[in-house]
Amino acid sequence: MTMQARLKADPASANDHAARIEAGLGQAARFVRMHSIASIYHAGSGHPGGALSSADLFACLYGAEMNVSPRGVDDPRRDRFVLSKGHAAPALYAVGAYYGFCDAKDALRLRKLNSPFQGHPHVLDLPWVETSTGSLGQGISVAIGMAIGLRIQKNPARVYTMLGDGELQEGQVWEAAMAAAHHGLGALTAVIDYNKLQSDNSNDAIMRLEPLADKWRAFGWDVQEIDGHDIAAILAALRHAGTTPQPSVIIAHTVKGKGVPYMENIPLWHGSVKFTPQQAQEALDALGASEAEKKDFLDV
Ligand SMILES: Cc1ncc(C[n+]2csc(CCOP(=O)(O)OP(=O)(O)O)c2C)c(N)n1
Ligand SMILES: [Mg+2]
Repeated sequence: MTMQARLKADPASANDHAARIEAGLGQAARFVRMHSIASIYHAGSGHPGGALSSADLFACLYGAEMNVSPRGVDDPRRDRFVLSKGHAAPALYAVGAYYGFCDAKDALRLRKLNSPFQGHPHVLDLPWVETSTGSLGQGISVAIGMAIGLRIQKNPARVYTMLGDGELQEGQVWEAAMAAAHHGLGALTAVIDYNKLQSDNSNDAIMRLEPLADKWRAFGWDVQEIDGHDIAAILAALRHAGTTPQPSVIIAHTVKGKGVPYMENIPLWHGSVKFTPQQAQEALDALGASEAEKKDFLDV
């Protein structure tokens, strides 16, 4: 019996296999959180809250779902990813480092002069970044353009984009939502990092989003709502999103600053923050960093 056949025949080993994949993605997410903290610490500025809330989503996209590889950055059939919430660049660089798209030490040079790892992703700086983002609301429109272009070329690649929840207050997002449904872009998956906070307050206090799922449904999208820190749920939602004739949105409920108790749900940790050495240490400790990992990340 081949290994594949054995896995199919034995539900216990299939479960083990799934558990191993989930554990591996959990490790990737942990790396994304630690690396993001470290790069922002070394930069002396940046956006940690939304990097930490999206770490599990990044791990599942790059570690399991998307057809992308460091050797295939020019492959026309690669899947495309657009980080519409461009300020989460530290998490994008971290997941890229974890999966071999860039060097992990290099990627700690966040926001440094002449570094390709700027505060927001730049298409000309890194060959595996598909488009420049940072002006909120625009990434989803770029992703739609990519999906339409791929369809014209009869290219089966998929397009993924990640948005912040505060970002949804941009009017352009809803024009894009309408356009994607109108064009029947089944190849498009939007993931919303629904951490309930924007720059310095809650969405509810600034301009409420609910009923959010109903809004996307009314615009003609396939809608799923999940726990954005549950790896199995993220994987299942991404799998389903690949089967729908209409565009798919995954509303991922998350916690801003997830994994570092002093940051969780505290608007201050959205951005423009400077970690003290003690805070950086404490954050890495909370994420379970070993002494060797702390040395690797902090003593550069
Ligand atoms: C068009 C535009 N307006 C304002 C900003 C400044 N800005 C950067 S992040 C942010 C808040 C975003 O909140 P959210 O989308 O919820 O992001 P997350 O919570 O995931 O960090 C704002 C207003 C921007 N980058 N682009
Ligand atoms: Mg938010």
